Amino acid sequence: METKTVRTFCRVCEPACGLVAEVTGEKLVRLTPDREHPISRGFACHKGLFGVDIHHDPDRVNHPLRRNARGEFVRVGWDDAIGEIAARLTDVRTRHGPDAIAGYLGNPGEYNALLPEAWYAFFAQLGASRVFNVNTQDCSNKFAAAEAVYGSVTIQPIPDFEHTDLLLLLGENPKVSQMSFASLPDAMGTLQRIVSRGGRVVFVNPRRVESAKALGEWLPIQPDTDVYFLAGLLCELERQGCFDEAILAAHGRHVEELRTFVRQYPPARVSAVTGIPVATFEALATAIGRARGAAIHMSTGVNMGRQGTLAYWLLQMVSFVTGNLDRRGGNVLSVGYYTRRARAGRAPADGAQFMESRFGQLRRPRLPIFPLPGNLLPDLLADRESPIRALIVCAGNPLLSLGGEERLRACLPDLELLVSIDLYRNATGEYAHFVLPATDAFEREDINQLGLGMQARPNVQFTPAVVAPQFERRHERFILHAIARAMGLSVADDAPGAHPWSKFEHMLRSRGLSLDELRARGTVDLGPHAYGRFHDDHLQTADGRVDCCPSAFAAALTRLATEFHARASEPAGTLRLISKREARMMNSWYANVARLKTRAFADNPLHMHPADAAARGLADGARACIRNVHGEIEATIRHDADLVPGVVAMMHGWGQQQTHGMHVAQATPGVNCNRLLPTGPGSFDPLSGQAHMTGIPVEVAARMSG
Ligand SMILES: Nc1nc2c(c(=O)[nH]1)N[C@H]1C(S)=C(S)[C@@H](COP(=O)(O)OP(=O)(O)OC[C@H]3O[C@@H](n4cnc5c(=O)[nH]c(N)nc54)[C@H](O)[C@@H]3O)O[C@H]1N2
Ligand SMILES: Nc1nc2c(c(=O)[nH]1)N[C@H]1C(S)=C(S)[C@@H](COP(=O)(O)OP(=O)(O)OC[C@H]3O[C@@H](n4cnc5c(=O)[nH]c(N)nc54)[C@H](O)[C@@H]3O)O[C@H]1N2
Ligand code: SF4
Ligand SMILES: [Mo]
Repeated sequence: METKTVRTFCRVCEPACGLVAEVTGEKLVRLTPDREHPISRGFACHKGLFGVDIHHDPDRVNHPLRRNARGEFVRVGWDDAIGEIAARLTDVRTRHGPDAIAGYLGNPGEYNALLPEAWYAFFAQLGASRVFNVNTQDCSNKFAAAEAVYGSVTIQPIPDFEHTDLLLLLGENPKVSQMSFASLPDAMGTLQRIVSRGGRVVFVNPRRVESAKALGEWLPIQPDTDVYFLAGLLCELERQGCFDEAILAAHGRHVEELRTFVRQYPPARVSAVTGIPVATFEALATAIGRARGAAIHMSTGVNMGRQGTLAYWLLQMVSFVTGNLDRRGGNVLSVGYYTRRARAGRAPADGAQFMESRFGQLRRPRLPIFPLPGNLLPDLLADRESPIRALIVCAGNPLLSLGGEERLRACLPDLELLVSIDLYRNATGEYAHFVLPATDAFEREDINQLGLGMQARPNVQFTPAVVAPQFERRHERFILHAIARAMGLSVADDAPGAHPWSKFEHMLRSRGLSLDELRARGTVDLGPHAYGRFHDDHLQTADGRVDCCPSAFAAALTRLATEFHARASEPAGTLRLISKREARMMNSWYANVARLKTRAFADNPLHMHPADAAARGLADGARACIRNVHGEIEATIRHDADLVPGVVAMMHGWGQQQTHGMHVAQATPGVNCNRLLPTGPGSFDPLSGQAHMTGIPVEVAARMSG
């Protein structure tokens, strides 16, 4: 049989590494890194390469499934599935109104260029506003802070990796996770070049992570205290005269308010809470002041704290006030294939972005960027006044990826309709009335869209479908449109002259490109960053200045002060839980890849400092009970001297005991640490909706036998 190769790219995480797919006949047989790819140059991690296992996994959902009265999933035809789903949605909408229908779009949905547009259009057509997505588990704090400081959610400056002398990385572990909100293939290779040319890379983290062991320096910090660290650093930078007064005068607003704020958190005051010595603040400020270009970046470890929005604001301030924003070697705005000057529009007027609700203050939903907080999903499912009665989950697994598993398990069975559009019958899908088979990345055309505006080297690439959709798998856009048509809703793609790629055609035109050209060229390298254009061309605030102390944060600053007092007076010995990603897992969905689930990776133990373990009589390998006010789990203890004492760490996305549709995952189930996370009102950052998922107080004790 004839073997051909197709150049494509990975859609698992942000760098979108180039892959070469080997296709024999109509079968995808192998994926290898694309050595000729102009951006990734032969880099790919094993998650990308094991995409072939996902493609052929015998547990993939290949036909529409319907759950019968006995709870068994049986195969149905597409027409029957679509017809019945449309009828039930119509019925729910007629009886209870559009807000009885809700949606949840998971993380892989964002790596699928034609999906999100169809998804949000579907709910807009329905008139349904309760649409959730993973932003509030991942990054909505960054959107909220960027909008307040720079006037647009899309302004997310990234480190100028190739020129920086000093790079501070807070709450991220690129060796394992390849970075987020900074898209670069082979992140570790890039960081190594910084060190090799005599620069410094500093990992601010409660764990001496794999990345810090491989290169650079580790600056240990107490979980969920980064906002105080950044305030202390700014205070010290000002004291040392590192504020660039000319830049502040030319481009800053509310500068005095910023100074007043940071002076309340001098290093001497925040040192105990953060665990960072005063001398370290001093040395770091001096180093930033002296660097020709200093850059700073943070990721999920800080996003998921209680103060993710404020932390990201202060992180931007470290860059801006020291003159490192838009400077060579500092932080730069990556202009991708859409110049997006007007893309997101300006920020709403102060105050208009928030609303009072029965669940306390919320950010007013503005899709797709600001959905309702995922942590309110169980509350809205079980709501007395106006419950969600039909839920469509696409490319997501909220049962395991959010806090509140037990609350979700209690209310999912009450839904009149649950539809899961996925590759697998995942843990959430077990409760579905219908599981609909989606195509995977190798069965669809695509453009890399997620990294737009955050790429270390701006580029755009197109991939054809490597193989035709196998079995009865269908693209999500096709599925959503079929349901919409069956409900009598209009579908944009049906309009005369409409084309699924028209949005991208429009975006590409802003860089003088077209889809045809992209199809022919595969990947287009958009060239290096242009420095010095930020304030004139990109900043979106109404007065054209960077807001150094947004008034929308006033109430949050008061809460910050209260929480600081609480934290500072906390009894010694409180254990705090953080998350720990692993190279072999991708959130919850690589759980079924047998070749990655070897014996050493068949479980997700609780990592604990040996001293903390000894204090509790817990040997390495012992079983322990971990509990707090939110829940209780049992896990195996793994001694780990790389943790700051008092910190325990566990990988999320496990706890697959009841995932009957994924046999490897079920045989190696692990434990869902998210049972220990807060859920419901008060469990998220009111500025952004971002869930509070790190630095969670827990107690750990030996498991009582019997
Ligand atoms: N192999 C693999 N790769 C992945 C994923 C995966 O599941 N597996 N997931 C992908 C996704 S969806 C995302 S969003 C990205 C995420 O990419 P990253 O944000 O880099 O994710 P993590 O590796 O979890 O790193 C978070 C780090 O924060 C630290 N941390 C925890 N709490 C705190 C704190 O309070 N303060 C500070 N300073 N640090 C803290 C943790 O020790 C951890 O090292 O990774 C992507 N890549
Ligand atoms: N404690 C803790 N919890 C966390 C995190 C953490 O660090 N700590 N990280 C959070 C983060 S950053 C994220 S992004 C969320 C992720 O939260 P979710 O997106 O809810 O969960 P995933 O496990 O990524 O599930 C993705 C699902 O999409 C399916 N899928 C994969 N590809 C496709 C596709 O092409 N089409 C369709 N239709 N389906 C597909 C997979 O089979 C899987 O079932 O989890 C969050 N939860
Ligand atoms: S780093 Fe991310 S994009 Fe690159 S191959 Fe691995 S999973 Fe795919
Ligand atoms: Mo994520």
